[in-house]
Amino acid sequence: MTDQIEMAELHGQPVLKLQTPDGAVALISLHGAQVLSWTPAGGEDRLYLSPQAVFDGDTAIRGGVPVCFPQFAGNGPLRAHGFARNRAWTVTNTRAGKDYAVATLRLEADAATLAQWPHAFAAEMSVSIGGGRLDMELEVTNTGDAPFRFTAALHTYLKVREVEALRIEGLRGLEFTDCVASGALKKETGVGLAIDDEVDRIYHKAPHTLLVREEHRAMGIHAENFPDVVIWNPWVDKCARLADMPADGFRRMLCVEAAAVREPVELAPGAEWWGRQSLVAM
Ligand code: TA6
Repeated sequence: MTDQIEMAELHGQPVLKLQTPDGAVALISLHGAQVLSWTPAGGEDRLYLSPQAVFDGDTAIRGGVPVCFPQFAGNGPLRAHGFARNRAWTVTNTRAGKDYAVATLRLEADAATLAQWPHAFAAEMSVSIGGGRLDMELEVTNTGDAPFRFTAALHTYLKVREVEALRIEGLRGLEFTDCVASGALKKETGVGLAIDDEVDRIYHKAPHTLLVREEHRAMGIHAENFPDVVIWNPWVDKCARLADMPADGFRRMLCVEAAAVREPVELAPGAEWWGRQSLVAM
């Protein structure tokens, strides 16, 4: 590893620390290959990590960018969001240069995963920082001899100053599944989505780029090969029921998740799929 990439600890858990000379920094937990913190060059941390998150090496960490695989939410027989965010991943590659630092982590099928999900797979998460960008790519390979299907998401928790004051631009005209209204299929008519209640929506045929605009800053969110985007905020009541979130935590976060949900990804033996989400701090 270079001096730009080193092992560190956060709340007793092993994390990979990426840095670039321009001041960008990211922390990635080996548990779940989860970006927990990302500070763009010259900026402040732009990811929400709950101060009540559990770091016991098994529980999913509340915040950052949980990797949802091989199942999104309750769309199947596995625990919510699948097992990937509850497993230790292995660092397989790190590279750094004057304006970037990148790390790749890997999770392969083993007895524990096969017992839950009887498919041979290899998953890789690549995380790159530099300047005002955070680039994340999930790659899944079918290493078995039978096809399988999965759903997935990069469950990104953006840190925001006040969730009621932001607007999410780029969703107008999209069809969405409203998970707060028993999965009703609706159409987005607003120019800028405001958050003033619990929102749990899966937008379909999402555009490549969305903008989360706050009063004093913005975040560009670019996704490739993820056909859906999930917008989630638990609001007051659901937040109060989350033991790993402070009661007012919902005011400081917004999830914008690049996702493949409505149409599960089907992989033939030996085939590979990738999905990418990039954040550009403005
Ligand atoms: O973000 C979409 C969602 O499926 C919501 O329904 C909510 O459950 C959220 O994920 C958080 O899930 P978690 O299992 O991390 O509490």
